[in-house]
Amino acid sequence: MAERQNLQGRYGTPIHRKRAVREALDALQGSRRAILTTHLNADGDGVGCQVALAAWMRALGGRPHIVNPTAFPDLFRFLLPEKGWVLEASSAAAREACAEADLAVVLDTGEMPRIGRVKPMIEDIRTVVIDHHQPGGQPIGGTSFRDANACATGELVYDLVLASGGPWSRATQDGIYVAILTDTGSFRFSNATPSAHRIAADLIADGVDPEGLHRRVYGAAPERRLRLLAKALNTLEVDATAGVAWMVVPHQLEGTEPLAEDVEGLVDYPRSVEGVEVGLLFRRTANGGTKISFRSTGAVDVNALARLFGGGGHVKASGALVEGLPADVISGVVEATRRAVRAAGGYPSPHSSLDSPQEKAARDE
Ligand SMILES: [Mn+2]
Repeated sequence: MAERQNLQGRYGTPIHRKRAVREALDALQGSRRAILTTHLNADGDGVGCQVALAAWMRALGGRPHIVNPTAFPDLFRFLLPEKGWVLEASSAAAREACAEADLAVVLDTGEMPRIGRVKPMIEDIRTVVIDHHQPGGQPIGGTSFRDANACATGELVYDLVLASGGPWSRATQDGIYVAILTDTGSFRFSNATPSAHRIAADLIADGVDPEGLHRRVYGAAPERRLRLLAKALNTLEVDATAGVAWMVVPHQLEGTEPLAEDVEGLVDYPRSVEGVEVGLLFRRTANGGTKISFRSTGAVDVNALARLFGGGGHVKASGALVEGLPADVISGVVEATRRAVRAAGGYPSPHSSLDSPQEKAARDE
């Protein structure tokens, strides 16, 4: 790793976070056998943080394992220096690791229902929660290192490793980079803050390969993902006057359930329609319910909207799980969304496009 001689312009942990960093660090550094977990249908932030922390804890002499409520996504397996770091939650090895664990680290969620079947496996273990979501109604206890201002949980993991002085292995650096890359939508959402860019810049200066990682994450889609996208786009409905658009994930594609990693990002398509303030994606779950994803341009607080349906998340990106098949819930959710757009100041709002007129003109050239 390059030596850090020029500190000017580099990322620094915000002052208000330093105490929480210290408390979390104390717990993590004392651990030898940690269980690292994240939310159902792990994303790049959740697993990027897991790999980053696991590599760092192993370099410090620990033997942490990754145990998730749903499968570790194939898309992100390339981040793992050793496949054996991940234990399947229903395996004897995972049960044994949990029985022997001295710490549980919950990443990228702080809510009990979001860790699914891992909850009973870690409930007797001392816990650290590291998360950047708004707190919800069923918080996981223990040491809390949470900041909704962080661009990704990866930013908070960066704070921890930074405060400990490393070691900065390739796996730790790549994991944090992928966490921030994916949670900021490739540095294009409003959470692509100066901190997100500074951390990315520091990681690149230290040897992270942005082109290579971007290609691994976004440039190697299996054919089935594009076939799923094609079928999902066929379901697109746009209510231009209300500023709402929605899609349904086809629940069967050649007889198999679509993978969470293939569904990831689909909700951006209804949101991307001109004049649309809120994009919705409906997906049937295995137990016959519906997962709803909400994406907003920012005019509508979709965290508040998702809460109407027992969910939550961020102001611009949230989700909810409801009972009933998509066909039965769509009209009610769309109607609530229309009302939320109206309440937020009518439609179309001045924010109806991501681009300013100048940006749009520049792009159209
Ligand atoms: Mn996240």
